[in-house]
Amino acid sequence: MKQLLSGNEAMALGAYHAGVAVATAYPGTPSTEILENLARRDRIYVEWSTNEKVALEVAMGAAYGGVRALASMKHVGLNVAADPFFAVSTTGIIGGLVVISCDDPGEHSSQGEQDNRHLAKFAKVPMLEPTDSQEAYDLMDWLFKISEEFDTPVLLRSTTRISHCKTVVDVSRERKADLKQPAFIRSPSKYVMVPSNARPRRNVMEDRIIKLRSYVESFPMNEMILGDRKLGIVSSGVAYQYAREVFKNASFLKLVTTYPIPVGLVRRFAKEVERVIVIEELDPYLEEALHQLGIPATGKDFIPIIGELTPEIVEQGAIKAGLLPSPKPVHKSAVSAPQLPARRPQLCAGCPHVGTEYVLRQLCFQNPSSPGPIKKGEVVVTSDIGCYTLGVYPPLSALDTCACMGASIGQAIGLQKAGVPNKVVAVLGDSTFVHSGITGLVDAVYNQGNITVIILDNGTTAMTGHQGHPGTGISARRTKAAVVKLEKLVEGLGVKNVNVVNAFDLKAIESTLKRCLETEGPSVIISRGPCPLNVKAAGKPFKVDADQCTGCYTCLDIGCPAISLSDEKAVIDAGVCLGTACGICAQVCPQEAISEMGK
Ligand SMILES: Cc1ncc(C[n+]2csc(CCOP(=O)(O)OP(=O)(O)O)c2C)c(N)n1
Repeated sequence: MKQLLSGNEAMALGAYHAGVAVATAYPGTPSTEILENLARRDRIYVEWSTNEKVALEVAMGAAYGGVRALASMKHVGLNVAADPFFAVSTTGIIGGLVVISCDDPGEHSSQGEQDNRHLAKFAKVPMLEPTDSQEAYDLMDWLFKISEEFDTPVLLRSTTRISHCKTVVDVSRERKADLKQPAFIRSPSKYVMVPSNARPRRNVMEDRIIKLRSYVESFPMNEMILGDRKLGIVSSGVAYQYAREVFKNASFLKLVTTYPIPVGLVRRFAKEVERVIVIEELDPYLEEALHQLGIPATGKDFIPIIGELTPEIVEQGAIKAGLLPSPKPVHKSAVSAPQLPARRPQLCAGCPHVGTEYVLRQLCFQNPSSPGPIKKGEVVVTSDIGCYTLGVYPPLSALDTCACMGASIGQAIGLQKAGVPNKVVAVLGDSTFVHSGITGLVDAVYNQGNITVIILDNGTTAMTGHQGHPGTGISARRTKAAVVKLEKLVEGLGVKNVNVVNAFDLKAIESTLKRCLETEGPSVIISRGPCPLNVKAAGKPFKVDADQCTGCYTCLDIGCPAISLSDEKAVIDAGVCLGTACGICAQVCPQEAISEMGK
């Protein structure tokens, strides 16, 4: 049966057909749909885990229990899960364990760009990379088999284009009726990594890589395609598709097993062709591997090391390097993008984060858009990652930092302990708080950080598409789940000054924040209001009384997409406005010109 599937859909279906019994993930683009697709299936346990580290630990436990398990995450998620990733490489497993890392070249939706192929080599975990959805589907069965045969976790590395592009997949398998029975086999020398047990496991790991090196030599999805022998191109992943498109007649070596690479096959290919080049996205990972073999390959001298590749970029590089004869581009994108006006990302109409960020800007910044030394009386606002990070843009301009998930609280403590004379506020979302904010807050309690933490609780993981998390009471299957109450959790951690405010009540936010900034020791404000995309019925929309509006534009300072200008007066788009469910514009208007429609 043929189906049009994205890479993520294909991975999910492939894993399901391969008999995966436990699947875990923490959401993150471009990986999220893998678990979302698995959550639609029966006879499988799925969960949104608290974070990627927990996701991998749960999957690792399941694989210790003898069943097939999978943990999926975005590239930076594997940084969070690096500790168990290295640990499970040491212990091995019994059931198959597949880890999926979806990298994001070009940082379409990420705080950083990194090439996770290095992490496979670093952790000594075999890695395979599909070049389309068919391979993504087919590979899943192989990955579990490799994992079980070699007693190792296996990394499937995808990238945004592989994960999100749809190609035709011949769905050849079905889920087996007789899945492996869970059973834990006691083996302290394998699973209890005290130094005396861990040292012998190092030998096991090295032996395993030696065996894998010979296994990958005959792996059927690696492919040598001999065309014109003047140019031989080594490639993997989506870059392989671009290279095939641009170099019509060259010879190709497509590598699906990219750690370890099939050394013999690569050497044979290099002998078949006059010149070897490597076309790969991000780092010269394969190119350096070829150099180590003494093969004088080139690639990164004409293919960029930064950002996502496209067929055009590969073609331009090849022309520049004299590999393609014509200086005229031979490849043209089928669809050229229309020239649209630039638009900054912004928070939605009715977003509960707006009010808190507006108050923060008013209270904390004297001149929000001027970089430079911070003034006396201003407050440093460390931020985290979520929809609220968009508050860095004007008109809100309310944030000073954003590095990686959970960092806001630690950064705030660091700034304060370093002796920066200004007050420091840390801002993070509810999902981010549970993901990796809790330990930072424990640090603030333990070390008496004189900081205020604002948890923007919109009851969901909004930025990645509304997944549940432990604070929401919604499971990965969107059924009812247990709720971890954030205020109870925060109190339990030892914070004495805990405040819950209505995220749409500007006065309450302001007075609470002022109070917290004046008190010693850590304080927490939970600013609570639902994500507008979860609000079933919007309230009555608001309107502007044109006679009362003086055109002062104060309402534009909240950056609500429902408000615009007409004849120098504010107007509200009633179709976009969330109305009485929000009402922030009415609170900021100094002329009291904004009110509920019909009043
Ligand atoms: C390590 C890591 N994992 C996952 C992500 C993807 N991601 C970005 S923000 C975010 C959470 C957003 O939820 P929340 O903190 O509740 O804020 P909201 O978007 O709801 O405002 C996630 C999962 C990431 N950037 N880094």
